[in-house]
Amino acid sequence: MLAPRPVVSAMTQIPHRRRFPTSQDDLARWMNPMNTFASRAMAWLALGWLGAAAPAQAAVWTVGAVGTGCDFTNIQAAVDAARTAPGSDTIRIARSATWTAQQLAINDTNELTLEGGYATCSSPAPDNTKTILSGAGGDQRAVLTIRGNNAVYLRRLVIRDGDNLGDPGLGGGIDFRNPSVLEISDSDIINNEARTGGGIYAEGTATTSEVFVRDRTLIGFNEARASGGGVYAAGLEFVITGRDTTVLGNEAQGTQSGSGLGGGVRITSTDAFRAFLYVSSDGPGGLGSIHGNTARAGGGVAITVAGESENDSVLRLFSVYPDAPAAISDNTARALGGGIYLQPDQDVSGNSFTRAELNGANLTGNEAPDGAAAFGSFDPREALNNATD
Ligand SMILES: [Ca+2]
Ligand SMILES: [Ca+2]
Repeated sequence: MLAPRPVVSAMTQIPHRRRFPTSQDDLARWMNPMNTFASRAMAWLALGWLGAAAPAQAAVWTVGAVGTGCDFTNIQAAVDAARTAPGSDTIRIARSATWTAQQLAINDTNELTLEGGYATCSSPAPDNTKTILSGAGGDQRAVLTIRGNNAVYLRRLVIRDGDNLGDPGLGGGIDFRNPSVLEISDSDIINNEARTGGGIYAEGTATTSEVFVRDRTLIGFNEARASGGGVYAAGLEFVITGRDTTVLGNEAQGTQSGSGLGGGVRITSTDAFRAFLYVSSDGPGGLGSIHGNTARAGGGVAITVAGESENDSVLRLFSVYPDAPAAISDNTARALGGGIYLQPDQDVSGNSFTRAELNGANLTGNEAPDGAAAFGSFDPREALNNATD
């Protein structure tokens, strides 16, 4: 079941860092990799010209029920085969089997795409029904643990019921620590639990670490015992720009003293890297980008820094869809900052700042005892916690 995948498509999937976009056209240019594709294509052609080994052919592997003609009947086995096979790989996960107790470990050096939406391994094309990967059962782990040094693309998947409640318990649905790119589209990250980062824990291991949440994706109804109900993003760029995409109904409980930051998202720098959270999604039906989440501080978003570092944390909320602006709406904090909570660190041993930049976006309907829309803390006595929980 080998099928070639165009090298061009694999190459154009690689996003690139650009300046902050201020309009839809800008965003298109910002996200459009063709600007640098030409240079990459030239580099590739030059390699070929010089007689270097051509990239290995990309492979498509199928995973599904026993006895139905699939390449694999176990997703981890397919992931391991992709790691061994040179070049990029795509794993199609069919709905012909029930995928529970999933705790998949990805540790590759080439691009890997996991895609659902196939009824069986012989389905010629995907449909609109996602494939469910459930973490219920098995160990207390994330459904997907992503290390290695490779871009990972997730398509048409439901990642749910992850139960990463042990120690350290980072990431219920996805635990991403990798110097490359994770890109998610047409997927749901729902009903996961972790100590930190209920839906997704993403930590930069290089300045190139980046997570893109693209179109039609829901990060919803996840719970963090400590901080980052939907997402905990540390020391990387986390980009939520997809159409009909939202971070909805997540909770950072804060069951221990000082935690409970960021019901939707907690963005924080690390000792090594700055952190950026870009948000422009409209949400389905214009619901808003970050909607109806709950925390102790920062019901929608908490922006914090690594104490004693010089690394800032920045939220950029901006609209690109004229009919549906980006919004942080109807979130609740039990203490501080219903929509947004900011906590810099300024003392003798470090100066790291937090910033929220809103450009044509809405901050509406949020609630908290102090700072219903936003609360900026400059008083260490108010600081809830700088630690990584
Ligand atoms: Ca491979
Ligand atoms: Ca589990």
